[in-house]
Amino acid sequence: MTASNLPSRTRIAIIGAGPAGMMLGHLLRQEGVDCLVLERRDRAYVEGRVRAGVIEQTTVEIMQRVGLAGRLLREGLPHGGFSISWNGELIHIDVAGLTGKHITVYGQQEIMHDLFDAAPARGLDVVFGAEDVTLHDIEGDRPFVTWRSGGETRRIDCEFIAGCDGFHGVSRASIPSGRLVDYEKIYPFGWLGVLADVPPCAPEVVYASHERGFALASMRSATRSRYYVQVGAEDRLEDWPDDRFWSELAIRLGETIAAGLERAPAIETAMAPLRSYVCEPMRFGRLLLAGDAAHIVPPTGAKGLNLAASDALFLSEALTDYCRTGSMAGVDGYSGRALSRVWKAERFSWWFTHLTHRFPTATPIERKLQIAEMAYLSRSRAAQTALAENYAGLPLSP
Ligand code: RFL
Ligand code: PHB
Repeated sequence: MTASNLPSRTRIAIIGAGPAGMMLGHLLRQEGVDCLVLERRDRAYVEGRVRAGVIEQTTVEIMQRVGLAGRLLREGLPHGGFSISWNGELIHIDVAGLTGKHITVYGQQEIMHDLFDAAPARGLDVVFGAEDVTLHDIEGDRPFVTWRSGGETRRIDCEFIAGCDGFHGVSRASIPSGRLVDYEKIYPFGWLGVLADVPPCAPEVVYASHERGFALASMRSATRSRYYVQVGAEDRLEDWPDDRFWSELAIRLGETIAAGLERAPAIETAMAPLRSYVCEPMRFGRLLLAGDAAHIVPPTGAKGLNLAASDALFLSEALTDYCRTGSMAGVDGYSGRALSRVWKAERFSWWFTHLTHRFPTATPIERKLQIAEMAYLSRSRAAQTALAENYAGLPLSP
């Protein structure tokens, strides 16, 4: 949209055009609610970020609700389970058999492509390249947002601001210190991820827990693989030349899985730190937070994008109700409703990370307990069911 036809007011100003902001925008437009999305970067940047790959059924349903699940259902890979490689043993978690649900492997890049492509036809305006986005009067009744585009300062008045601008965004940072409670855990390691044009080494996702550290084999299609290895928190990309990455990955995945591993130059390589984080509540006055702006999970449980989607759904319901009836009940209940699902996903991602990673800080007894937990999981249908239920995604209602 060009600067000349920008409205001067909208009902909901959405900061950030990641999964949370774009899903919220589509859900609101579906209900006829006026909104505007302000994104700092350009479309190619947001769409180009290689991130999530595992999509819960609840997220598929949210895409269906906005009529954008066509390609996801056609091209996404439905998976009935996944495996954990441990000490040369493969523990298969039969998600479909244990829960009746399945997950879909479909890249975040593809989801973003579908959300962006459909935006103009749905009347969802996205301003890319919005610099210096600033939130004003979030504690009052007449909030507004200013930003700079093409050297000019712009302003939009609104009734609510949805802060969907990720962990490092401006929204949460606009809340005066001491007004929210933060809960945070930073893990003493990170993940190095590689995307490569080779067929996946296994038909389903494999999580490997090895003496030398964690590894993960995932995919994007029949010809594109996504692999990760646990690395030191201080490691840099230069510490991990291609050969080191592929050799380490093969060792950690174990012989059976590594037998199918094909090496190729990386199309993309990235390091990510691991963190668990929640801020409470997810609201301050007329600012409502959603997605990574309010919480972070370590990627082990594959929950980040799925939580961004469920936040967007809860928030769209609250804001639609307000816009239609003037009732604040949904807005007042939003944070509690979202946090109830968020904390369960935080617990699961934390637990799965502890189960599968090598902690340089672990004491001998902690290591023994970790081994005992994996041994228990490998034989107990009850433990596997609990894992499968969380992995497939908990219900939207508590
Ligand atoms: P995002 O995706 O960070 O989007 C925020 C957007 O806000 C913009 N922005 C601003 N705009 C205007 N003004 C400002 N001042 C702004 N500051 C920032 C940014 O440019 C950006 O476009 O947050 P959102 O929408 O909450 O979505 C969260 C998800 O992206 C994230 O949780 C997932 O990627 C996490 N994740 C996974 N989630 C899953 O559900 N399944 C997975 O399999 C999965 N795998 C992963 C992952 C994340 C990973 N990394 C790199 C952290 C694997 C990895 C390696
Ligand atoms: C991915 O495919 O990128 C992926 C899969 C599972 C995870 C995290 C990331 O837990």
